[in-house]
Amino acid sequence: MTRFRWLTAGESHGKGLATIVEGVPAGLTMSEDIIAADLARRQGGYGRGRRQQIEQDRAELLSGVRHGKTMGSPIAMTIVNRDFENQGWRVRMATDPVEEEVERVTLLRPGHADLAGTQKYGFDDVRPILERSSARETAARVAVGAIARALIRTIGITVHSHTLSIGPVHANVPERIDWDAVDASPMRVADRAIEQAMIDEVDRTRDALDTVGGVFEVRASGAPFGLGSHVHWDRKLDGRLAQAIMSINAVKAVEIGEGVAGAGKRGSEVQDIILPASAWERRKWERATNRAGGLEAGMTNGEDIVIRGFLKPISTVPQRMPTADLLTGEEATSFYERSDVAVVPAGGVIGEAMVAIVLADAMLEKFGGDHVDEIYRNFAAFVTTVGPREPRS
Ligand code: EPS
Repeated sequence: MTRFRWLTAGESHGKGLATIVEGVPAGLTMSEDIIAADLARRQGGYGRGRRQQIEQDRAELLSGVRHGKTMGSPIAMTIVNRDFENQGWRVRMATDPVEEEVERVTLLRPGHADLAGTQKYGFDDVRPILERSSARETAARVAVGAIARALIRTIGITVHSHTLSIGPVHANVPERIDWDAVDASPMRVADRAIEQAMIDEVDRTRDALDTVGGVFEVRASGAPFGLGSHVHWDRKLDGRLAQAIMSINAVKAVEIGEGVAGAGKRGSEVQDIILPASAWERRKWERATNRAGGLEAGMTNGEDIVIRGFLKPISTVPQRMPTADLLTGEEATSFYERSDVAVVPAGGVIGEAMVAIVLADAMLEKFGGDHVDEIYRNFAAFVTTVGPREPRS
């Protein structure tokens, strides 16, 4: 069975990021420009720090694509870290041994990988841990996600995201979301009336030498019935999607559909009634509501997939905070250079990539083939079987 497999490599201030993507069928339209469009969306958003003015992410395709089409062979990509050329990073992150004395990072930052990582990997320096745990790595995920997005699009699945809240400022979500307008919004918010309040919240937070979190929502439309499976815990698509979203830096909670609100209601209040055929307007098997967020028992149920990522405020706070020193264990004060104030808009774009990747994997499991046309034929044949059916003899 073909799977969508991928790995990323790279440190935040090293030479760059690299990925290999395997399982992409032949015949998919792909180019560096297609990937660049998603990378640019991730770099935007109000509340980002100075680093994003340095980077202009662009993935270079090294293999797997010829004349704008995939060949079915592994796709390798690299993204350069422009910051590598600045302020001594060439020496500090050199892969070869260096003559120069390189200062250790020993002030542990709570909320980051610093403490657990140094204890686990046996370092007397936080640098080797923090470089890899940095959210810089999410640029590589978004590049992979651009390929996954193109793949799932071939069977009609589209993935979008928007900002639901920044700190205490919550958006009212309109019935129909204009996704182009969301992309044009600096907060990536569908509720334009709340946009300025969100910007003000970021500004107030920055002035207070602090950081702010929030919630993004990812929606995938057009998924057919039956991606994932109910038969075993690790095949359940809701679990796979939750893991993918939870793995994004700073995400501390994940919600599918109306999962959180539903926990406080009665069973009769949270059902998505299955409508009779006489009421169907757009397709076979329609529901009165979509509280389940498109997933029941670990399978897609034909409704939109709705999943939310809750981000804690970035752990690197500009104000001096108490901490301890890695080498001495003694009381110390945190050191601050630069950071983002809010990353919720970027989080949504990364969330789209992770959802697209999980759906691409599930799509290959169900409809897998070596060429996109073969996958489409498998998909189209399955779709004809959906609907009320005669008992089988
Ligand atoms: C990050 C810290 C900041 C962010 C970085 C993630 O980088 P720096 O330490 O260089 O200022 O800008 O995010 C990115 C580089 C990116 O491309 O998203 C961290 O500690 O996680």
